[in-house]
Amino acid sequence: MAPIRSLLAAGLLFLSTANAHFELLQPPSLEGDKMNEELEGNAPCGGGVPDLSKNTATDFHVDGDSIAVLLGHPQADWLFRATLDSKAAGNWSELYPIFTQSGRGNLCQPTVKAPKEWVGKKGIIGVACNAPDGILYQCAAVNFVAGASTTPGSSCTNGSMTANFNSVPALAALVGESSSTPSSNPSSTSSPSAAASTSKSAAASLLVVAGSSPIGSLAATAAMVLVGVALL
Ligand SMILES: *[C@@H]1O[C@H](CO)[C@@H](O)[C@H](O)[C@H]1NC(C)=O
Ligand SMILES: *[C@@H]1O[C@H](CO)[C@@H](O)[C@H](O)[C@H]1NC(C)=O
Ligand SMILES: [Cu+2]
Repeated sequence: MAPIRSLLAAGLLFLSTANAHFELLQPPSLEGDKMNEELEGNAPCGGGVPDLSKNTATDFHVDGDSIAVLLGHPQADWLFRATLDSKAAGNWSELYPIFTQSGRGNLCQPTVKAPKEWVGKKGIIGVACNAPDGILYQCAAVNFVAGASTTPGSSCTNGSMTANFNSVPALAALVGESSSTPSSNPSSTSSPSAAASTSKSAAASLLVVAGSSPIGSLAATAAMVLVGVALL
């Protein structure tokens, strides 16, 4: 039994090192530089504690401002949402249509808008990431201000990735009941292939990661077996 156990242990070790989630770079995350990835699966803000009476807020322009993220997975779906609720307990509004990022690394959307009625109010911006290991969360406290941002900030960059609007029911469910999937894409760059099954592509990403493992085919096989077990 020992060889099997150590094989499984190697697989687990491999899976945990491959378990890079995501970072919210802009606006500054509630957790700052001390993000606890282990807590990132906790709704609504991962390890961040939303409380507008205590959180440090940065300005967010309602006519267009930046949300910048760093994705550690080869593929994931994004929801950018916000609420005026002091503890982020509910009443989330979608700020940007749900989309899928393909390719690890930086993504910044510099023209995210918020309702004009929110000018002068404080709120919480929430980013939810539908990743192969579940939905992950980060938040930022902001002051909604008038106008559009003219300075995207140094973290507002795109890596070599592609983004396509997509309909992702698990994320759409995280915004207020009045929310609906976007009836039309604001950009025509969306490709029909974006509609490919999310769970299928998630499994494929894991297999690609396992296949490129430097640990060797045994550990990779153990990882795949574990993934298979997890999917049952
Ligand atoms: C959501 O907004 C409604 C209407 O303003 C309010 O009555 C309700 O208490 C809010 N719920 C939360 C969780 O903030
Ligand atoms: C990054 O890519 C997205 C999707 O193509 C695009 O909408 C956005 O404007 C780009 N961001 C920057 C900073 O160029
Ligand atoms: Cu992850």
